[in-house]
Amino acid sequence: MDGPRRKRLKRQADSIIIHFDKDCFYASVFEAETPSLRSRPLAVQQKQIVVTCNYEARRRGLHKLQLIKEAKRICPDVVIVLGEDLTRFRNASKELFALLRSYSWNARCERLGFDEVWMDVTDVIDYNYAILNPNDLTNSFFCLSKNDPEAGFPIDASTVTGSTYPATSTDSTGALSDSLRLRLHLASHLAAHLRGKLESEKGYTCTVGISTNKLLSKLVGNLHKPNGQTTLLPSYTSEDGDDAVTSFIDGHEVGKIPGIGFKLAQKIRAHVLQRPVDFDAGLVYGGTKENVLVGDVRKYPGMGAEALEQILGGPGTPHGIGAKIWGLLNGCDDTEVGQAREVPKQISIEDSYTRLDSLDEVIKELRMLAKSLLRRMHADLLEADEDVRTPEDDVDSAAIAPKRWQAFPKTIRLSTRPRPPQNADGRRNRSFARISRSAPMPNFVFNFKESVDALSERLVTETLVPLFRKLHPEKSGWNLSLVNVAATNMVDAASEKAGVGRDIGKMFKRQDDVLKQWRVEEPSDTVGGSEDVPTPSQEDNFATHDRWESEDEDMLDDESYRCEECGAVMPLFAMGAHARWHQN
Ligand code: TTP
Ligand code: MG
Repeated sequence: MDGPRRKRLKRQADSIIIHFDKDCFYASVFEAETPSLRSRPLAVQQKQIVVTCNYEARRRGLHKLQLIKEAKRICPDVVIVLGEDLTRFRNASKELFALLRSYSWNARCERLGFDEVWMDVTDVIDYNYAILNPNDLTNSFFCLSKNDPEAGFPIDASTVTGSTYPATSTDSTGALSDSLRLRLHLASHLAAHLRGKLESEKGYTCTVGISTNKLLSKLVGNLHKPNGQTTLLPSYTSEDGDDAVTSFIDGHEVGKIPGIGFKLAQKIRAHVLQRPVDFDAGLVYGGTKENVLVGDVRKYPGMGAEALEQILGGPGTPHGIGAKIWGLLNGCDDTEVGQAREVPKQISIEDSYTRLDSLDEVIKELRMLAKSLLRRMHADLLEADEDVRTPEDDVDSAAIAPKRWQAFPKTIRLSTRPRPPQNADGRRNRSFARISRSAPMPNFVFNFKESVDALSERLVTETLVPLFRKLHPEKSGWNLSLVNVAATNMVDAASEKAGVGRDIGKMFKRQDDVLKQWRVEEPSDTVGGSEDVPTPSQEDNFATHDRWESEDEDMLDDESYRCEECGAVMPLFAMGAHARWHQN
């Protein structure tokens, strides 16, 4: 029953958004390096889990977040590659993003993790819509540049490329006068072109969704995986809810809607089912036994923004959550596609451990982390400086290519995660709070003429060890399960009027002066060693495990973890990688 007719939310349909999700991303990075792997079942291992596998492996029953042991049992000839060093994934991700970004006019390209990208192509589509000849749509030309009328490709604008939702179009010729429909046709041709480029130039396939906002474009892509694209066709709005968007979104399980995490979904399910939801049973990766569809929620008597505020509101949830979630359940999402950022907000490197207890062990680990951090700072913050190649520069004899820092992190932060002691019943509380201390980033780290090894050694002895002693004044027995070192408080060099880093020679003479203004004095003595609980570690919101310690396998049998976002149950050690993967 539909209940009393209630006011429908108006969906904005001015923007055109394309969402890209690379297929089996980590596995495809290895396949791009070694094409012969494509035809074999391939799994990527981090610790004891398969973080992803290719479609050949999936065809044989393997899946993401499976134990390696299990994968080998199901598919004995599986090829297993180690995916613990994220460098290759980060580089591939940057490269693919740069390709997509090069087609954007407004720079509205946003990454989610390593393998998803949204592009707001409204301006490109509107431009092409304006130059269409409505009397000859079949012989149209898609323009990729405002300045070069030759740059582009021929298209048939009267049809869509790829799959659609609804699958069979109820198109009549009249529909072609619908501007939204035509703009979506255009976007489908652009998406196909970009997918072609990613595949022919970089060797990657991806799954693409095309619609009018971030939520709908991401969801609709899932309909044709892998290597497919789906356009969500009009109608986008109606009085009585029989439009395509409503029927599309209504068919989703509530927990599958991005933005509705596990906890929120459980509360909504409980309300609609009018009973406590089965919390434990049947939860597997990405699924749940309790199936409550968006349509069930939307049509539930009395449901609306206010009702949802009542159901979901309370301590820990932001005010206005009801309206936000009601919007999502109606396919509305007014969040903008972020503008491409060149420089990360912070860079952090961490590793997890079974147990870290002695200062020697800690120093050894800090050394590895400091080295990784400096390498990442070089990779992400240093750029080639074309400007220093003035005639009097003796470029040939320069020991290093001219480089400049794009940004300077003002602060270095050390965080640890001590394991809570066991309770009387022998189990541990699942408390994973981190503690941290920060200090000004010492200037010497910006000297890229010195080796990373030498710099990291200095960083450890002069900064990280003193920070560690403040964080853990006790002599030993810390039982640390994680150590994280982060460069934070990023200041954009370009925003400095002095143009720091324009000239490397001058820069180092000037460095102390310039950096002085950014120096953060450490609070004289922060009490208790815990000044903040760091927010998720890094800009690209991804696991930064540049290497891993192997954990004691025995721990796994009785220790499992349920992700609060999606409800996935996994071995405890997968928690870190999985949580960071979610942070978006
Ligand atoms: P996904 O997009 O979930 O997976 P995928 O790209 O491998 O596969 P699909 O074709 O279904 O899109 O995640 C992207 C990458 O992130 C994946 O290749 C491996 C990594 N990853 C983790 O490191 N930890 C995790 O918990 C998950 C789910 C993925
Ligand atoms: Mg993917």
